[in-house]
Amino acid sequence: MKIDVLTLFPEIFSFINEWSILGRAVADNKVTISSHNIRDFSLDKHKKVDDYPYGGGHGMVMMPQPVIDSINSVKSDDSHVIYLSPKGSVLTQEKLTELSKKNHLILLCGHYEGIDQRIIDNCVDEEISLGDYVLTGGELPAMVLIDGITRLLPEVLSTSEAYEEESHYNGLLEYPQYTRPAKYLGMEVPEVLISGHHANIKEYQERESMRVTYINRPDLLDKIKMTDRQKSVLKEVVNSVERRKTDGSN
Ligand code: 4GM
Repeated sequence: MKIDVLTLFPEIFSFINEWSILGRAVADNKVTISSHNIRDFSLDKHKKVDDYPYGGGHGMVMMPQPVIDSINSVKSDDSHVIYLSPKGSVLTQEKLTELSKKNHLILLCGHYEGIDQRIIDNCVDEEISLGDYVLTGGELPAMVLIDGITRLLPEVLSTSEAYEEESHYNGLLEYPQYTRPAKYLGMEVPEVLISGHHANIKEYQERESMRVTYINRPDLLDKIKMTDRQKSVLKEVVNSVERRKTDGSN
């Protein structure tokens, strides 16, 4: 996989090459990440890359010429061009899986109020957003994309690192994890986990998955098909969570 990043701040991406699992993937040639400064492509004598918006309004808009020339400098037949913007469709794990199968990604990072629409209409394959919030630039979203894609590439994660993934949790959030010591500053690990009783442990983990999903992401519960057993676990969890709320205790 080759990833080219087009940005006004290419230096930000240099540390990725040395960063933990990403750094290892780069060293093993599983992924090549290059960043390019859009300003280098400006034909303006002051290296201008942005201008006032037609129709008025706040802020500046990135101009077509430097951006399109920068795209063309790295583009080939199998390139997939992604623009990171709050207007894009929201990134999901499925999208990361789909993108991890591409040969060449070009990530375009915008600034100011965005980029001239003609760039999007003519040169961008897909507009992706990380969520409903605005950042100063598309660089951090691009890094999130790089991280999420790289860990899915063949042989990047060891089997134990890769072990988690959806099938394990069936669309629910992960149950809480603990490690040694069993007691730290008076805080104890739930007893069932130390019991060695595998069936009870599994039951506990299923219930805690259900609990954390109900509390933090109830919307996910509507998306999954539950077994009768899971439905009854959910009922128990709902009762205990709601009872705690009305008790005012924790
Ligand atoms: C406005 C228009 C992406 C701001 C276009 C980029 C948030 C996201 C920017 C832009 C961004 C996001 C730059 N902020 N939610 N800021 O993924 O590219």
